[in-house]
Amino acid sequence: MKTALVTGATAGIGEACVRSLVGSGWRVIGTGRRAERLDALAAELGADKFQPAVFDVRDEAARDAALAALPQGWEIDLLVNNAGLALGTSPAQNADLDQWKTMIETNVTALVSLTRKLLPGLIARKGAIVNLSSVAATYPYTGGNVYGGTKAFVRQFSLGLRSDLAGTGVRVTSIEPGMVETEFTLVRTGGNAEAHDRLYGGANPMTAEDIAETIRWVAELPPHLNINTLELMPVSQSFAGFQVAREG
Ligand code: NDP
Ligand code: 8X3
Repeated sequence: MKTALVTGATAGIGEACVRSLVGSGWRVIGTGRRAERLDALAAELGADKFQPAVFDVRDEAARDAALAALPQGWEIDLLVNNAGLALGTSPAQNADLDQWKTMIETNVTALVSLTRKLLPGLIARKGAIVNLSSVAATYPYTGGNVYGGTKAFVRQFSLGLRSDLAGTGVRVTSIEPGMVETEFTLVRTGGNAEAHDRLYGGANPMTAEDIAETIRWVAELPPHLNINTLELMPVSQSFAGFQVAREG
């Protein structure tokens, strides 16, 4: 039985990804800080299918301890680097530097660190890596500044990994979704339910399950096939024009 590690399995895309992979016959290790949510998943799915690993992705010592405590034989074939967040919607000149640092530490530094740690095993097992980037990597928007920067990093890091891993059999994919209704906007706005409703209301956004199914599909493709990047949007979302600031 193949084993996946999904970071950020306590909510949204990560949680849906756990269900989708387990439903398709995978064993899954799910990570996150909210232990009670991982425990609920374990109770629902069974310890033979799901193992919780509780840690903050920015804490390498806690991460290593949690991974070392996993049962013997749960060697990882698929790494889904999903844990991540946006904080704030202010333009750069008004932004909170601590929020910027938290996004970089979570979306970039922790992702790179976990990937580096698991690479030898993934190479040995000819495994796969699926990284959660975003449309924000490619299309700038006001207030997206550092969040978009972190996701552009994830995209380019994924492509760079493909170069480095040539000949190893390891597959790497950057998944780049647009609007998905999850806890993302609540986290970004510090719990503003109105902002959540305003963004997703009437927009028929993508669901966490839409993205989870895409990740499962990518992971289960035949071993000779690599999806490099995959961009998705709800039909309701598309592109706006450039803005022009005029004098006078
Ligand atoms: P959610 O807020 O619903 O879920 C985020 C997950 O990340 C949670 O499980 C959370 O777990 C985990 N996480 C965040 N910070 C940490 C941390 N420091 N340590 C451990 N786990 C952490 O968001 P989504 O499901 O929407 O987001 C998942 C990924 O998809 C993110 O990388 C996001 O950038 C990306 N994405 C989202 C889009 C969207 O529109 N929703 C679109 C494009 C990309 P916990 O809080 O329990 O630790
Ligand atoms: C999340 C999608 O458009 O809010 O990555 O940046 S967006």
